[in-house]
Amino acid sequence: MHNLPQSVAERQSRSEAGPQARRVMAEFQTAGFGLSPAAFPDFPQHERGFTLIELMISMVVLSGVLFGVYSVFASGTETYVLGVVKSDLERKATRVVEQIANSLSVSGRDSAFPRIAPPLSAAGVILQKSEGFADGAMKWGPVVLLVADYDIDETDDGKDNDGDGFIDEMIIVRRENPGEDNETLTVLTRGVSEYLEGERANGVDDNGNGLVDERGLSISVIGDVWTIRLTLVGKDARGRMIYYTAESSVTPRN
Ligand SMILES: [Ca+2]
Ligand SMILES: [Ca+2]
Ligand SMILES: [Ca+2]
Ligand SMILES: [Ca+2]
Repeated sequence: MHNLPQSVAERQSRSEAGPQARRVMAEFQTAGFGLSPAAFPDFPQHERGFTLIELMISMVVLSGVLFGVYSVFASGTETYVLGVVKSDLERKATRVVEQIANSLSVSGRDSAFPRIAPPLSAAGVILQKSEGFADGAMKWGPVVLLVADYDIDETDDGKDNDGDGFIDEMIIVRRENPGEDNETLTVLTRGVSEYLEGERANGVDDNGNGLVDERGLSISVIGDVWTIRLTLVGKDARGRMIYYTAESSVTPRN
C-alpha cells in the first residue's frame, strides 16, 4: 500500500464530508460567521430560501422576544393578583374593624369589657348596646361577644389542620346572647392572622406598636379610648403570605 497523493486525500476527505457538510459550512458563511464566499465557489449564493441556520437564528430571536412579552405579561398578572388580594384584605379588615368600633361606640361606657391597657390586649370584647332611657332607667340590648377564635377545623398546634395553606388561622365571630338558648352566632370574617402583623409569641413587642404578643384581633383601652387592631392574611400568585392590618379607635358614647 502506498499513500494516496495529498490532493486525492484532500478530495476524498472533501467528498467524505459530503455536500451536506459543505452546505452547512456555507450556511455559516451566509449567516455571517466569517467564512469567505470564495471558499465555496460552486455553491449558488442566490435563488435559495431560508437556510436552517437562518431559521435557528430567527427562532432564537423570536423566543427571546416571546420570553420578554411573557415576562411583562406574567409580572403584570402577578401585580394584578397582588393588588386584588391586597384590596380584598383591606376591604374585609376595614369593614370588620369598623363593625367592632361601631358596636363599641353605641355600647355603654361601663358595659364593655375586658378593659385591658397596653402593653396587654384582649382578642375580643363583650358589650351591650344602650338603647336609651325608658321609665327612668337605661334600657340595654342583648349581650354581644365579638371575639377571635381558631377556624372551625383549626387547632392551636402550629400546624395547618384544615389544609388551606394557613397555620392556626382564626375567624372573628359575633355571638349574641352567648350561652343562652337563643344564642346566635355569625362569622364576621375568616383568614385572621393568629398574631398581629409582625408580632410573634415571645414576650416582646416585635412590631413596635406598644402591645406585646397581641393577637390577630387585639383590643386595648387607654382611658375611654378603645383601639381595635386586626390583621388579615391571604396569599399572592406565588403563594406568598400577604398581610393587611386595619386599626381604629373609638370612645363609647353612653
Ligand atoms: Ca389552616
Ligand atoms: Ca393548627
Ligand atoms: Ca406588638
Ligand atoms: Ca411578640
